Amino acid sequence: MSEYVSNTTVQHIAQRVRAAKKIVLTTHMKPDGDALGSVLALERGLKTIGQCAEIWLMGPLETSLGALAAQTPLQFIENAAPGDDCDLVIVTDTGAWSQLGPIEAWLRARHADVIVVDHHVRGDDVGELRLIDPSAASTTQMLVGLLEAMGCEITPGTDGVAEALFVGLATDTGWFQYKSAGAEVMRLAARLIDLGVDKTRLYQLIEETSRPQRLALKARALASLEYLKDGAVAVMTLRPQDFEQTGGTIDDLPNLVNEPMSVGTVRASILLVQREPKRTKISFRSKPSTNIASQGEPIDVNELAQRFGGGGHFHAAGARLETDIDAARAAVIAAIQ
Ligand SMILES: [Mn+2]
Repeated sequence: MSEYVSNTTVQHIAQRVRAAKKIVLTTHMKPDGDALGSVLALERGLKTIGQCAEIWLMGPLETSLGALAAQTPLQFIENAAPGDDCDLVIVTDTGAWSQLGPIEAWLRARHADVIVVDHHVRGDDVGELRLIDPSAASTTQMLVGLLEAMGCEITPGTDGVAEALFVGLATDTGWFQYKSAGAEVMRLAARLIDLGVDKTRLYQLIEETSRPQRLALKARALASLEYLKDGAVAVMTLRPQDFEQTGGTIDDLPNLVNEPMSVGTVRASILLVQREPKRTKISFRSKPSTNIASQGEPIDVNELAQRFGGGGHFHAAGARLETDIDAARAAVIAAIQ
């Protein structure tokens, strides 16, 4: 497999875009803020130079993100397919076949006309041209240079390019918390805010949309919290009755596993969830290394998850066990001790 690095320039992509008659914009399944922000920013930017592009997504798309599209039309592969008259495709925020499932065959059939713009470290040969920058905090950060090279305007307003770029930048940096939010990112954020981006409105729209059931489930999870290894590892459980009694669903679970991370001693957090008999899902998270002496070495949760037939990344992993939650919990605790 060829190396996942750039093989083109923004200038060359700009030429291809200007010469195209019909452009399709797409991104990974279950689009996040950066995925959606990047296709919205391109569609809106291209409009300012008279270029027409269609956005084709693979859901599900969270309602809160969908609202950000405002007047920009979104189409879903699940319902139809892009027309064959398209002569250029831009895939943003991924270059991995595993994240492109429903559109893979369609993309393979027009490999020469596919351009990938991505900031991930790994990817496949999804398109003839690739613009890859793992040092970029978000794909939308990469798009700024491309939009400028194409002569697109960074339009203000709730249907603007600026807001779409900001959404990707903010969500992929944990609202500017992560290391990736360096001086360049802050300068770009400032430029977008100068253009009128309302970050308080966006934060509310994207992050403050959960249902009361989520808080009720969180209360159950926190009530179950136990510390192991002198407080270094937090373990929480959610059982079938927790879902029944709160009315919560798996859609209310994102990020719940991270809650114990706010405790100073905690280096890893584990959430066990059982919703049906003999099936327990385990999420593992750990904190990155810091210079805080009391915190010790970071914990490799990928290695831990692999012991249960799962896997993932150093700081985020998961596993599924064909057992009830008590057996799963005992096994996890034994592995940690
Ligand atoms: Mn991204």
